[in-house]
Amino acid sequence: MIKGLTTIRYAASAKEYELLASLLDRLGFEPGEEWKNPRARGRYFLAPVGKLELVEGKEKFPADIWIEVNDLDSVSVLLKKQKIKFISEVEETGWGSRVLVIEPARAMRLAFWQKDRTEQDVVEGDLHASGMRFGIVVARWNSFITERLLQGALDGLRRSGCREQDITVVRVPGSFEIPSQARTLAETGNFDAIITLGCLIRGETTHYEHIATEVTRGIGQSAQETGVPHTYGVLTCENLEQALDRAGLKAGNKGFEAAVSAIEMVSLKRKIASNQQGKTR
Ligand code: DLZ
Repeated sequence: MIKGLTTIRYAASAKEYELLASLLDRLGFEPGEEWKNPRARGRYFLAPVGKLELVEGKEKFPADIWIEVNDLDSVSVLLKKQKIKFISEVEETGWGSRVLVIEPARAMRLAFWQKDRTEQDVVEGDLHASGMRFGIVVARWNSFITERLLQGALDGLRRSGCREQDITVVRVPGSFEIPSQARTLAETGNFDAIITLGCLIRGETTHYEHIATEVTRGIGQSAQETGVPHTYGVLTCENLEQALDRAGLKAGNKGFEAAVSAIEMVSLKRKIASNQQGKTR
């Protein structure tokens, strides 16, 4: 029956209205419609969740609008830049959260709060690759670089416990062909993740910008539409020297990094799936 909850606050002047509206915008509220009639105007600011909380007992809360955020320290920095009046700095609440209170206008107090996260709340993938199957799509163009990326990726998978028979390497002519092949592999259902490796060098590639954009978009789209994690080991470099650095010389090996990210994504996907199962049981 209930559809929504609205709480109204009055601004004392047009100036205060603009100030509060700009503050709420900056804080990241979803902007709603503005309404206007000859007597007044108003704007909605929407949050993903609304609650009506009833309290009984002696505890007094320092504000009657409570805004839950996921990064209280950044909110505090932002508010300080705006020179907003603080009623209290970030403090522990005694009920597993931290809170800060401001008074952006007279008779308006806002409390921003963040729940302390327990370890059980945080789901992270780990780096054990045993039992995972990977498809690697590697471009032959600039093979001097891409073969180094491939060696890095294989090294990352093997060192994390992936078996040789669970790795399939597919070579394509150039980076432009990576997305379609990645999708073909993903759609077989035989792979837990796809690792893409290529090297585009601006100085040597006509339409560099277009190819790079297309390859990136295509790989992302394949990941989203197939639901199979894809990782991005396609170098986009200004010159050969930069490419060499990123293929193991000075700036790590991006093939290795793409492999490790793939393992993490598969692990994360499995953990989330098993958490969900646990919740629905
Ligand atoms: C054609 C081309 C050029 C000029 N440069 C690169 C490059 O720097 N890196 C790369 O991976 N591939 C390049 N290619 C090849 C295209 O990706 C594609 O394979 C061909 O245009 C055939 O479709």
